[in-house]
Amino acid sequence: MLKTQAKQHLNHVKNRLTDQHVNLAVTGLSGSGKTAFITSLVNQLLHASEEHQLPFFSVQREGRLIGAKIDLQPNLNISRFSYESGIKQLYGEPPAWPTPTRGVSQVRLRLRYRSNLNYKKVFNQFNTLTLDITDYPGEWLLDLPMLKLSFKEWCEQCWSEMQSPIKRAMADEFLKASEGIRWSEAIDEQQIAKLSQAYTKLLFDFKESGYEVIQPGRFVLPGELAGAPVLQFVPVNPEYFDNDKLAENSALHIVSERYEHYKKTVIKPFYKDHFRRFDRQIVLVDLLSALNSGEHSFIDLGNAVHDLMDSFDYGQASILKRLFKPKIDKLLFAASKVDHITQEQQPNLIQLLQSVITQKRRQIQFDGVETESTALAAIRACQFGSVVKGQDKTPVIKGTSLDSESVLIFPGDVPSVCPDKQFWQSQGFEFPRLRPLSMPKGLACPHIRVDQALEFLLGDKLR
Ligand SMILES: Nc1nc2c(ncn2[C@@H]2O[C@H](COP(=O)(O)OP(=O)(O)OP(=O)(O)O)[C@@H](O)[C@H]2O)c(=O)[nH]1
Ligand SMILES: [Mg+2]
Repeated sequence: MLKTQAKQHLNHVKNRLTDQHVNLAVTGLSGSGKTAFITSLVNQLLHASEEHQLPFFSVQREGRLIGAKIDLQPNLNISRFSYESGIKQLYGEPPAWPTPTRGVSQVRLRLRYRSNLNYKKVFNQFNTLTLDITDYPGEWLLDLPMLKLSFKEWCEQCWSEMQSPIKRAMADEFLKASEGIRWSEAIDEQQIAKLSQAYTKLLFDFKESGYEVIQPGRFVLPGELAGAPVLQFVPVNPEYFDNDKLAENSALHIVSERYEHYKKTVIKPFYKDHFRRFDRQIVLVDLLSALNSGEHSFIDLGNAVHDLMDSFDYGQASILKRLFKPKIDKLLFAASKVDHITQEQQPNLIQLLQSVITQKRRQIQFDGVETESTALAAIRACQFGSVVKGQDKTPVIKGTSLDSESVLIFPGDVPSVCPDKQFWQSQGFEFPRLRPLSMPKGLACPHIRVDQALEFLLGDKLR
């Protein structure tokens, strides 16, 4: 009996020394490519022991990866990430992108590998890395910065943003409806519902025209909260906040209460359940779509990326502290969808990304976090080619539009620093949505630099 217990205990100690666990945060705004990246990452890892698509992933290159499998999910109350249906779409005829994310889901992978460290070899022949990844809609992520803002501060922020010429022109209808409300007097449910509908429509218009910061995120993607009063509030002109003694049933009091309720019952639980236990992070930034949409979109993207990074814990935590509160110690910034630009433009895209994140990156590095920046394509939609005209050879990309038309374009020059006025005036960037490349079934999906991302994020854990 004692012998068995001692053996069990020894096994437990051995496993703690040799087995690793990583909780990976795949972060990015809506449409930045999170779901495509997770699908590709799972796909690459599942194929890694048989194929040689990951030359920069050392555990694979050195032939030490024995295999990977999707494991039982740790949290029984969260949907499983629908990897299989994503793959079915990607390998379908015609191939299609995985369905946009509507809620939170999770996937757990287990990787078996041979260590190249002597102390691990002594304990175990094989070692295990458990990798947990959560997928969620990018829209919900941008609510996190609201946790720091009182209702008044949030209104001031929304109101000042609505003064920009582009937003002001779109906001006319909502502003008129809002001015029709007597904020210090009573209001009925119908009025609030109508006003919040007008605000939701405005948020959809902002999104459509390329804005990234859409708050509150659940207004455009309500999930199971569609129609609930917690999603019925709007920002109010800060001028109305002068009156300190607001009646309990006043319109301003009611929307302010609902804002606080939204923070407490929607944002906080989301944050607590999904954003506090990461140890590695990749931040996907879709600079190409922002370049395509215009200056307002590009500026908004930069601000949004900075804001959302405040929601994570960075820095080295001691081993003891890590057991209770892990901190992110490696962070990869990645410009996504790099297959959309010609090869010689790729260094520019990485530099542009660096110029957007430079301030935040410095701050995070100061906290002891190892950071890197890259440009990747989780799943390729384009191939590189060239068009020869006389003496001139122009690099181009080739793909297929979502309507099955062949596309052959030079998408334009990518600026290597935040673009100036002239760039926006000439707007020489073309970024059509293309469908994924057709892929032979049974082979891993084609990518650009996913192996380098894997090496940076997991390489040291697989030694
Ligand atoms: N060319 C190319 N397009 C990509 C790639 N990854 C994503 N896309 C495009 O971007 C779209 C959005 O990608 P998703 O992975 O759904 O983005 P997401 O970040 O999960 O978006 P939300 O779930 O809405 O937050 C896809 O439907 C594709 O059109 C890529 O590697 N290459
Ligand atoms: Mg998604």
